[in-house]
Amino acid sequence: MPAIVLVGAQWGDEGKGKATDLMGSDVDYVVKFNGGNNAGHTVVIGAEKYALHLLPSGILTPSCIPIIGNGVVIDLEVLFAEIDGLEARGVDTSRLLVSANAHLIASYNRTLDKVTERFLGARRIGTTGRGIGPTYADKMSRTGIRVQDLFDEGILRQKVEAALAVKNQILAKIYNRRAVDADAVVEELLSYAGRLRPMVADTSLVLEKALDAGSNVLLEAGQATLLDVDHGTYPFVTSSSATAGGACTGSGIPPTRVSRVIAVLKAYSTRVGEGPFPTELHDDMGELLRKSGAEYGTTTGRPRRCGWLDTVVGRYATRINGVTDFVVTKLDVLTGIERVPVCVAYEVDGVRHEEMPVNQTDFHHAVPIYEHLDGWWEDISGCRRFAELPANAQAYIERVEELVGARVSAIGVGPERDAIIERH
Ligand code: 2SA
Ligand code: GDP
Ligand code: MG
Repeated sequence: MPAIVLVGAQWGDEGKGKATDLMGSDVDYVVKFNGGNNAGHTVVIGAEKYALHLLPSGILTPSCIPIIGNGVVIDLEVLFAEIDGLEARGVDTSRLLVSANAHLIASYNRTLDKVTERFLGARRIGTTGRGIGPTYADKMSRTGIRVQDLFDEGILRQKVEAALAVKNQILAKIYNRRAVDADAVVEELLSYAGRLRPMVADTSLVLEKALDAGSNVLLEAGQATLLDVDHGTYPFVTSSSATAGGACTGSGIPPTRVSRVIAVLKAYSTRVGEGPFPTELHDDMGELLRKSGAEYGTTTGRPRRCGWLDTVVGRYATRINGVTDFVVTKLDVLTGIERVPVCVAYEVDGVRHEEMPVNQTDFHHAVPIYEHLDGWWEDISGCRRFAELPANAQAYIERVEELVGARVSAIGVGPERDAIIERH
């Protein structure tokens, strides 16, 4: 059986957690392949609301094996706090597997993330401050610490010392901070080794065997297409590969195994942190979307910037990820808006752009060109079939399909697990 990839089409927080959970009983393995505890995926099951950061959404489905892939960066303190939190609520987390090749977020990388942002001032990225960027930087500059290093104290010490040889200079000379003690870092990391060991596996091999045996594997992205380090609005991006290509490198599954790429697209747009956002609303309408969509960061609580749907971004997501179908979420939030603007192209210095400008400066200057679609007033949160939606809500979805160039296979009409319309 093939693997399915699930990505965010915009700037994150599209509702990937819910979309993954929706597929829960149909999939045997859910793999988180990028990012770390910068992610925040919310899943609402009955009266219970779960905010997942490091754990794959599949952890909430008892029949599913959740995997933290090699492309993830792990803060062990956060991992065990999250596991303990779920266990205290009766969720069995014992099936979790963690890649031996995943990288660890050391305390000095959390410090560096925060001080760098402060140092950048107005030029900051608006990171979540979780140490994500510096940890991926270490991975690329080959001074990272991996899960498997926890089980060889000598190697671990060598690696921490090598990383700190440079970092302590930076901390002292640029940021005027005290040097970090290598022994203390090693001791802290080793304190988690015993508890982590039973979860550690060659997860690429586990997945290959599972696929050979006919299991369904879902590869779940953190963040989203426009936050991808290669394809996003660089430098206002996260530091990992959040697009479909990253699903293969971040899990060890080859592209030939992937048969479907689902992208989750919010019916409007949001973004947290700095960076360009052509359809952003700075008026009461933006505030209304924030309130009715409950648009506050799942990890940091930051208010999310809100704006209209941008189908130039949607088309770009289709291209970069090879999207086979979209899950459109939060259609219910658009209820009660007389004419709903949808961005279909940009104007940049008098020139119409149908596609994402490759030049970042052009994207910063992009002025949205809107098409206005008729809205609807009926409460749609109880709809479970496409035909039950008001005609204008159906027309909205059909126009979005045309503009983004792929089918919409499911539509979210509320935060709850069952508030979804599936189209077959
Ligand atoms: P980082 O911390 O280095 O990954 O930040 C770099 C940029 O990536 C953005 N980013 C996110 N954007 C949306 N949602 C994210 N997860 C949380 C959520 C965010 C929160 O689900 O709500 O709680 O604030 C997420 N993670 C990273 C970030 O805003 C920077 O623009
Ligand atoms: P993720 O990072 O992509 O998993 O998304 P988040 O969990 O950070 O943010 C999405 C928010 O939208 C969560 O609070 C979800 O409970 C909520 N949500 C998901 N789908 C829907 C929907 O169709 N309608 C409404 N109103 N809320 C939804
Ligand atoms: Mg989120």
